[in-house]
Amino acid sequence: MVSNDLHRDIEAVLLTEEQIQRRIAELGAQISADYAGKELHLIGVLRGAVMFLADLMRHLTIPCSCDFIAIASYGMDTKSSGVVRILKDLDDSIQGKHVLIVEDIVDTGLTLNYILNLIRSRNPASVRVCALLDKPERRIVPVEIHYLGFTIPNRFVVGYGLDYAQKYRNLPYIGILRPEIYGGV
Ligand code: PRP
Ligand code: 7HP
Repeated sequence: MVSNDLHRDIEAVLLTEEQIQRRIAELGAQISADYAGKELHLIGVLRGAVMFLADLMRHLTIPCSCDFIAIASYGMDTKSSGVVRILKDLDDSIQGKHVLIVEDIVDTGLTLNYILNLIRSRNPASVRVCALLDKPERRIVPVEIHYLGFTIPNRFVVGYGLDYAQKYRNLPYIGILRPEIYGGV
């Protein structure tokens, strides 16, 4: 059962608020340098990437805009089948734009693979991916991550946008959730 004290449900802090913010500043500087002289269109994948996108954007020194997409799994089997559907499409056209997809975590890669195919079909000038976390042990579909915050072990993590049953997104750090909370091992 999820208790009211969110911190008590955390087995260990994997990444502190300071570590996260320092790395995001580095990513922002790198992205700003790589896109110097260009405009960048950020696409955040709802809902987990909201905090990461908001913090990353504040470290970009180039002109940029943002939009959001939300997708959901089809049926029971989606996480293994890779079949997903769009819950909220982009508001703006991306034709001719330099697009940066912003994700909180790449796990199996199925979500990102679907979004990349969708975005590429809409004729942007370029597409790259920026992900805060990568859990490579779980990968099913290979996906290229151009800008990565941290590689993490195969543990279920929450905080800084990441949830379990829609909770814990508001934790300022990323922590390993106690397995007894979600019935894992
Ligand atoms: C999470 C996360 C990624 C996706 C990664 O989203 O935000 O979008 O899973 O998993 P994958 O690489 O195995 O596809 P989720 O569907 O939990 O929605 P949320 O962002 O609203 O939490
Ligand atoms: C999705 C997801 N959401 C929260 N924590 C994790 O470790 C996750 N992996 N994939």
